[in-house]
Amino acid sequence: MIKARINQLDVEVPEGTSILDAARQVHVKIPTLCKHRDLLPTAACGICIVRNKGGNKLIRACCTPLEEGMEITTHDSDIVDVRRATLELILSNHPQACLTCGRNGECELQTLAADFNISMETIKRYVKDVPPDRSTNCIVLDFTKCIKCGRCIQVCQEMQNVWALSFLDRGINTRMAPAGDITLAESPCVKCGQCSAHCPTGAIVEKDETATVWSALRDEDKICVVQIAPSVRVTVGEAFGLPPGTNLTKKLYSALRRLGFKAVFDTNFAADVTIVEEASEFVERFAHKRGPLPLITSCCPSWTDHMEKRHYDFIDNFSTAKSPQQMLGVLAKTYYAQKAGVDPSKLFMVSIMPCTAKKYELSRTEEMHASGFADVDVVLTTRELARMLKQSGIEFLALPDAEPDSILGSYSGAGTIFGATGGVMEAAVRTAYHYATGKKLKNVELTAVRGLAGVKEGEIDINGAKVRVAVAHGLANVEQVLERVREARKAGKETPYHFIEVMACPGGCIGGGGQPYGVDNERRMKRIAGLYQDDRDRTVRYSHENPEVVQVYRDFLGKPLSGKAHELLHTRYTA
Ligand code: HC0
Ligand code: SF4
Repeated sequence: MIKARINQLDVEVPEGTSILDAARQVHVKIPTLCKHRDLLPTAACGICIVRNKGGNKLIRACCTPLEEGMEITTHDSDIVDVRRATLELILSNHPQACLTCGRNGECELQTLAADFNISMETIKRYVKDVPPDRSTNCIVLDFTKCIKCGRCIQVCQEMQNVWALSFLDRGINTRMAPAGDITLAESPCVKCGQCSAHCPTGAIVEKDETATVWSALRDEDKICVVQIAPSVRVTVGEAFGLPPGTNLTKKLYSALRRLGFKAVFDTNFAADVTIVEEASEFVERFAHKRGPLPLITSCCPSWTDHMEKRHYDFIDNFSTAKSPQQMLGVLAKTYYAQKAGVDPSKLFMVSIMPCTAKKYELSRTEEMHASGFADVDVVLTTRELARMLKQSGIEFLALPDAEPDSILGSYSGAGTIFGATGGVMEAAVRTAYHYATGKKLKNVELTAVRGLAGVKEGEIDINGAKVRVAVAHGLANVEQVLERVREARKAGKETPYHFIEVMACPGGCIGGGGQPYGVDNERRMKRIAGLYQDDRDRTVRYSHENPEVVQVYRDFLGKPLSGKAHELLHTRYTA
């Protein structure tokens, strides 16, 4: 352990702890624009400078480890002046567009400019006029707002192993851009939005589609319906000052009706349908030996995009079951429309998702029009929904609880945990066990696949056969799992895993690129805890026991994997 003093207070931290992290022990948050708790330090911004007694230089707290006997001062008049001068330099190259920026009120640069009382009048400004990149229809890169902190690049290269973003040019011309200076849509980008979740400014934001939804809600020829994703219920409260993990499911149903949606569905219902299809697929492949193993989950659109671009040797391993968002869309425009006696051409389906890539998924292949229309019309991220609620003036938190619409609204505990890494696997195992044995899995919680380790493994006994499962989240973590499978294939050995779950974002959807800002592991764990609590609170915890799911199969789909189920609920992948 290292003993030192920060602001004349004793601190003791493990060797290698940065001054920035050590200062938290004495309740000092040293300001920084480039260091994010998920990422390694880059020392790019120069805001976190501090002084060590006796040293004549200011040192950067993010990348300097605290050493034995150091006496650190984190703020004095010189330090504050230097921080202010550095901010002025950054702002000299930044547009004055705060009022109309997607990050207005939530921008780390704006906050520091206010904290340090920067007056823009005295700053000479040199801002190049570069058009934004809107090529993906999911996220927008506004290069003029980039402060070259490098967070997005580290996220895209190290955390996601996608390498879509890079620093181009050198010296004062250095800029963030898609590698090779192409458009983001032409790059290997998988639209995960993790770059935007980690960007400190408005340089990378989701494509805002709130205006489209406002006008659809007003259009008398449209019947607007909505679905909410598993994780949104435990994160949206953060945008209204509530702690992460606060479950607002019933307030969301209420608020969405007040916004004008004619029916409020729950993506968790469709997560249960996805499990019924996917667990049936697994049992076909594992117990009846029809089809290749491992079976790999495919409900994360960034992961399917990445697989098609980078790991296409696994195409036949992918579950063909569509994601819950798409299943809900197609069931609303077929089964629900019939049952409710409404014209499906008038239904306008809005999905509230934690994810920027879901905006891409809705038009990924022609199967996303299986109802004869776009199964999902618009995707709003959690952040966009929060914006709409604020625009509406609805006092969201004061609303009475409400129930979802029947028939696509009820859900099991297995459906809700989809939003956490490992949740899809856990839900699938609960149902696959029942399909393979006819019995109920007694130990409903598969704890081996819970938590934030990048790769998690577990083993389940099904009729005396061992099912080996693996869960990876954060795209960089999938490499080692797939490599193990490839090595076994090459050596002609048995597959090391029978079932693999992959979610592109660290933590799964609760850490999605469209969630309220400020994500780190502490926040991820609290959001996840909110979902597991929801699971424990449900009377039904197995997808196949959801009574509305049973009804949809009885009335409409027939059996799992039936011809109709294939036609509506399954898709294809191509390299
Ligand atoms: Fe997810 Fe989903 S769990 S991808 O993470 O499978 O976005 O929350 O909606 O579709 O259900 C996201 C979250 C979903 C889907 C579900 C899956
Ligand atoms: Fe990289 Fe994801 Fe951002 Fe695309 S959306 S640039 S893949 S971090």
